[in-house]
Amino acid sequence: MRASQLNNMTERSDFDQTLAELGDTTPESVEARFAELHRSFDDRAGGAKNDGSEWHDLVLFWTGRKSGALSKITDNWLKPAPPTLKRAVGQGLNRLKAHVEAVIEEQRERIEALTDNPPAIRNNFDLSLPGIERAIGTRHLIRQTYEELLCIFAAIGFSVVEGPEIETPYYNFEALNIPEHHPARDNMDTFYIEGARTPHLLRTHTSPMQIRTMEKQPPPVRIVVPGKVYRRDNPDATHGYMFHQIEGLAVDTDITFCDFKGTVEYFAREFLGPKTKTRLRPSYFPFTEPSAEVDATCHVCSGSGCRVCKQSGWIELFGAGMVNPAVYGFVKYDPEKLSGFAFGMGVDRLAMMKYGVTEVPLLFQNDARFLKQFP
Ligand code: 2NL
Repeated sequence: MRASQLNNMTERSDFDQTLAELGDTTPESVEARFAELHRSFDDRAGGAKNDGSEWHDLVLFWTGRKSGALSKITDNWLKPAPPTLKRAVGQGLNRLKAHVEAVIEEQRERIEALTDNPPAIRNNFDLSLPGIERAIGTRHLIRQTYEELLCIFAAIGFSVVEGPEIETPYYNFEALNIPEHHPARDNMDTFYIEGARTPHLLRTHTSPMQIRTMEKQPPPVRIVVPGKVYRRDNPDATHGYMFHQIEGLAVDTDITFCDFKGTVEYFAREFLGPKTKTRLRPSYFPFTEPSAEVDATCHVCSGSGCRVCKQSGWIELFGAGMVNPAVYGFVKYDPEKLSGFAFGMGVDRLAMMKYGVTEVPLLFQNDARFLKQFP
């Protein structure tokens, strides 16, 4: 049944006339007219098919905002009704309206439960219209670099381990052979958590997780630990108070300086290209002995000197070294039988260097004009 047919059957013209025009002059005749409407609505509603097609017409015919029956009754019957009929019309309309709405709602639920169609089809939406296109984000340059770096180590058997950013001084310092009065433990360099019952701090490197891993599992250990680390510093173009780090640790019964050097060379070639050469410069860390800074030939000029490597031909990659035997004592590893190497790299630094980013704040401002350059 279409809306036009429905219209004919429910005396469409009645709703367009006033009650006076229809000859209703007493509350009784008004009541009788509403009772008749109730009945004719119930007949139609009961006959509407379950698939919702006729039901839609029914809803439109009765509750359509402008030319639905209920709106027309309000405009043409109620508003111009004489004072003697106002009450009867008002009551009749209210009852009819409540009844119509209740039945329609009930049927809507029944039809929705019965059909397999999704709501879009039930509601006659045009599914051929183009959808709303949402811009899909990309991984941030730091995240991309993390994945690049971790993949390089995963390929040679390193597992990824993560851990908390709030640590105890024991795991952040003591167990790494950084004693109480070492300058690295200065309040000036470390964020301590105020009001903690026992001392806690924001880790200054991800090494605490390497200590925790060695405490938990016997050698061999081959892990990389990514994560945010925190150091008190005056933010400028090259430093913030937080940076992203990856530390690596390999410990076994026969790991030598050659393994260390080979791993460093493999890493440099994977990260900067197969022609990359490396060199080690002596350095100092309390947790490695000997310690070294690892440099690589400049990926821009291949070593001949340019703006990126400040004419030196070399760029600094990361700090590393052979694990200081003192560290093994803290995790109950036997320093007589075990050896290993460790390294720590700044992800932000490496990302900036490789992708030519000149200012740290660019990495953290989330400016789309910057982010779009690294899709
Ligand atoms: C840097 C240098 C480094 C380590 C981190 C380490 C961890 C353990 C034992 C021995 Cl558990 N060493 N980590 C070693 C050498 C250097 O970081 O400049 N990082 C940003």
